[in-house]
Amino acid sequence: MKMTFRWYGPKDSITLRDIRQIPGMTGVVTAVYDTPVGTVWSRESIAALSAQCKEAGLEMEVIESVPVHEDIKLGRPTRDGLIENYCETVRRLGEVGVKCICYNFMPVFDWLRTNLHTEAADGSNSLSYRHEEILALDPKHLSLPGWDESYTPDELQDLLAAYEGMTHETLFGNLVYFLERVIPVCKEAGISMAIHPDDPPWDVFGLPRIISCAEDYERLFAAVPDNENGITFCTGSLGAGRENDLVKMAYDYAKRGKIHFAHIRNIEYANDLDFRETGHLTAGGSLDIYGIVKALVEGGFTEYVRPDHGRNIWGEDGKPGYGLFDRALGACYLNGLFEAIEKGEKNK
Ligand code: DNO
Repeated sequence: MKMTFRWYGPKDSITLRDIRQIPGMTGVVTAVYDTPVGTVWSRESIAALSAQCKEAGLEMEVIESVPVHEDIKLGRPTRDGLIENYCETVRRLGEVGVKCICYNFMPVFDWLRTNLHTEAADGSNSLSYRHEEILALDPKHLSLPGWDESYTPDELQDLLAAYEGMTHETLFGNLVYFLERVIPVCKEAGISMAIHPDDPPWDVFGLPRIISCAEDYERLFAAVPDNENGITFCTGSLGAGRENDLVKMAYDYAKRGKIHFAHIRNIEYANDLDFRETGHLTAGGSLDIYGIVKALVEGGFTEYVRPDHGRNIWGEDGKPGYGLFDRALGACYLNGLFEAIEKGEKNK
């Protein structure tokens, strides 16, 4: 396992030096943030980012994300040019030693939460989701916490209209179309693609979501069987789906070499759909983090891990989910679990 930490580039209030001081940290997970979705990342930007990381003593082997343009998800005629741009970015990332690209194929929205500062009894706060609040929203006039508002209300309206009637099958077909063109380039570049699951793992605002459960993964692996077509195993996202057996999935997909990247965090269930993000420990939430790590190790997992979303603690007011302190605690906990379980395995 290689422990990494998400870093939002030079504009992040958390420095590479901060990250380097977390015990056991081998690298950062980052991206070029100044390039519009769909355009090729410049060699200069990639090289500058990679040089900064190296100088700080950290690897830059994982990129999260190279975002997929909506026209690719929609299967519009412009997709071929956009996919070629994506492929060129992949080639350039391969040149500086990137090994894994995390991306998602969720229409319009990435992760969704209804509150970014839900206070816990201990005075910490974290992100939470209440389905009723989502249902009460009009997606055409959105004001969601964390929503990046990269679309104007008119653009959002056009985009949502373009997705009207889009089935899960069509969206999945568009993902396969994309992967069939990108994976051969990844093979040459020495890079694996790691799709991030839907968060939460169900349809929102009537938009189809296709990477939410074991059945979806089987369909994905069958359609594009190459090793480079893998996943980001995100425990918090998948774990929100009460029917997902995370221990079983972790073991099974690790064994098959499909997990290129793991995002590990815990959540606490409120009712059938609602949840609140917690600290990383098993005891803090509803997911069996110990069981999941054990399953990964027993499945032979040796790839990248990052502590996912943390709470705001000790007075920090970090980027939602991405403060320094709680993620650093999470990294230490996860390192401890991995060390104990890996050594236990060896001594068996
Ligand atoms: C949220 C993240 C996601 C993830 C993208 C990958 O905290 O895990 O935004 O980066 O879905 O494309």
